[in-house]
Amino acid sequence: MKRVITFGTFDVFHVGHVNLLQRAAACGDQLIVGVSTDALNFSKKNRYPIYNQNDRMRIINGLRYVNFCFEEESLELKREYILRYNADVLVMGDDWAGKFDEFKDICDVIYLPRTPSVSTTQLIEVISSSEGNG
Ligand code: C2G
Repeated sequence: MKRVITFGTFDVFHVGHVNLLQRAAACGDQLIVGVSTDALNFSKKNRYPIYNQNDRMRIINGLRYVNFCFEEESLELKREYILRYNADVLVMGDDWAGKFDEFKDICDVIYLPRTPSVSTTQLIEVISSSEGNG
């Protein structure tokens, strides 16, 4: 049984997130997802996600190739989460390439290519610029 772990905010869930999670699931037998909390996002970006953490967790939990998800409360706890959930593989999008190589002593670390041309930030910009235009 190979367990895969990944982390993310998954705000305004989009096809780039699906692609990442599906390919992460295909790296093993079980996929565990750490969903960053609203407080963690606020501390990092000085703004809250559009979707709150309960809704983001519900969306991730509803995906058939996700076996389990939990709240990621701190970026500094990755090693603890990997050990707590007995993960054999850590998968992240390649915007994080090289950033998690320090965990290669306890699991495989794989960076998957991001889906081009889609991001939560870009979606927020498109939606907010269309408001007020009619
Ligand atoms: N992603 C992707 N393609 C996109 C957009 C996102 O493959 N077009 C991937 C990211 O590389 C990441 C995952 O989807 O692996 C989740 O992306 P975000 O919600 O932006 O998560 P992030 O803020 O990178 O994670 O410990 C990490 C933190 O939880 C933050």
